[in-house]
Amino acid sequence: MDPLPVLYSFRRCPYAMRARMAIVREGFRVELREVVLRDRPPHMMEISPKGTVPVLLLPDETVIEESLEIMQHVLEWSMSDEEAAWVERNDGEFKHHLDRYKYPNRYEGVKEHEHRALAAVYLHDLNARLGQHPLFSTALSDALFPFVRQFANHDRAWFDGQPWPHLHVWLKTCLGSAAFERCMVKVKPWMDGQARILFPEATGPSA
Ligand SMILES: N[C@@H](CCC(=O)N[C@@H](CS)C(=O)NCC(=O)O)C(=O)O
Repeated sequence: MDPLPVLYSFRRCPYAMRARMAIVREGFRVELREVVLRDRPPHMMEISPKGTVPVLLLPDETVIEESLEIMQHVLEWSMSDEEAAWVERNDGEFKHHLDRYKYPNRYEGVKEHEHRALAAVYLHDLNARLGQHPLFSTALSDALFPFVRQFANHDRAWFDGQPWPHLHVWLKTCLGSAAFERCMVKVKPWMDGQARILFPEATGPSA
């Protein structure tokens, strides 16, 4: 058997989703290991003690344990200053408010509507940017949309009711793509010794 990179992943994690999107786009093949976060595999913890997914282990034993670095490695993507600024806003400001909007009980003194309004500042700007040309790269789009998807799914009626036409079309296009369908393949949690699961299922880049 050819040695393949190994990806420790969690299907619903937005960070893991962006890494899998890059893999699908590029037709890069990995062995997919689905992780249960409350029972992380010892091998994953050994190679990446910080314990977050995704983690990519290359055949030369290099470990890449940040989702953006996985994207950059797979896509040979060097981010422009504008791309880096969007990613920073997404992973910082937006993720902060998204977590408090989705899980207000996990944080002290949090009012979910305040965090929805603060997250909406970013979404408002994203909508405006998506209305401009040139549009942003597929790589940047894939880095951002899994987080916007989470936000939208929390209260779909509210999200759909906002005056964000470009954002709505963009998200719908991302979620309706063949690449996303392949990215979201369902597999059972990985167990040591099981037959390897190749990802993506069929070879070749996806639009
Ligand atoms: N900065 C990391 C963040 C990854 C992350 O936080 N992943 C979450 C799942 S969505 C995780 O593994 N959390 C660990 C836990 O919940 O114990 C990256 O970009 O890869």
